[in-house]
Amino acid sequence: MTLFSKMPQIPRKDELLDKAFQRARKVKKTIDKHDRINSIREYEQNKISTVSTVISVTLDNILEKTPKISNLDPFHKHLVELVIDAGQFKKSLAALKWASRFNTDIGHKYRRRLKGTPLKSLAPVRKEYYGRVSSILKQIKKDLLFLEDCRNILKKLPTLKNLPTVVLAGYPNVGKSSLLKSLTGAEPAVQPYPFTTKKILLGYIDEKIQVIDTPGLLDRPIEEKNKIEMHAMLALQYRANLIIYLIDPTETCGYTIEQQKSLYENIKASFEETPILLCATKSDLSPSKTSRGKSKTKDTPYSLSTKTDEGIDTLKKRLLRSIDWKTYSFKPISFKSPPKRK
Ligand SMILES: Nc1nc2c(ncn2[C@@H]2O[C@H](COP(=O)(O)OP(=O)(O)OP(=O)(O)O)[C@@H](O)[C@H]2O)c(=O)[nH]1
Ligand SMILES: [Mg+2]
Repeated sequence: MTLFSKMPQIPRKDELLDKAFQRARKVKKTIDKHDRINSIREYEQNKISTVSTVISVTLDNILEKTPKISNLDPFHKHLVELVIDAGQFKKSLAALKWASRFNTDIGHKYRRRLKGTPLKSLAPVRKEYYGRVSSILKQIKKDLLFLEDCRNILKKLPTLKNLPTVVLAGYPNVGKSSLLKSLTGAEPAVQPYPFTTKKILLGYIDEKIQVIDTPGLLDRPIEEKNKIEMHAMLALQYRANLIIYLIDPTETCGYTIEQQKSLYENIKASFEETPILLCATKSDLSPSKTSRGKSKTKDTPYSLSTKTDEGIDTLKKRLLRSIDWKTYSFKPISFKSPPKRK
């Protein structure tokens, strides 16, 4: 179940009109021989009611089941604003509301009008109403299309659980998604090129810790970050109880240790309230020089490899052990001594 999974499919203008007119075609025609005009009038009124109801019920259902962006928590609100034009989304929903109300109003108006209409004009008046309804829907044609496009994007957004949360961050291609897979068993795409991960991915350690894999970040000011990088920044800003910063000392990721170290220092400074754990990836490729040797940051990184699983189990255990369940924060993690057995 995702945040927008209840948002109903948005019909195109013609689909909605066809649905309404088809339903109206099924209205039963029972003619009372003694009161022909009134029974035909009632028949035409029922057709108008049917069209009006189908349209308003469909539009109202969309309005009711679409979450209000302003009511979302800050993380999901910003995430939505990143992937769709939230201003236009609001305007299009307002247009649907207008159309629903206007449609109901003119439905009432035309049913009243039928009361004083002579027999031969009953069907033409009802047809005139059909024309009015078509023109209302024509005015929201683009809004319907836009909202359906948005729905297709929004229904794929992740819904985060309320659990202690670790955010994996680092340069592209350093092994973040591989670590998510090793820690949680999630199945993210892993490829030997940068920016494989384009959005936020989730995994869970023993259903106790939520792990967020993020797109790679480049070391540049926030104003210059692209939309893909901004997914990572939002996770760091709003959801990280602990940041695991991954550094690839083998530089097979395509970025130098210096670049990676500089981003590490920037992230530390930008999110100074959040504890940060420095991990050196791909220890299988250069076991001797991974952590202490080359990385040149004053913090000693913890070495691990998702190929040989070096360091993975210990990391998992330390994470589970360091949760403070009162605050969902993580106590400082140290790897100097082996984890105590219970
Ligand atoms: N030898 C070795 N290769 C690794 C290790 N971890 C990841 N890789 C490789 O590094 C490359 C990138 O791995 P990903 O897990 O996709 O890296 P990422 O940081 O998620 O990359 P983006 O999503 O593009 O930011 C892949 O070719 C992986 O197979 C490791 O521990 N050892
Ligand atoms: Mg990735």
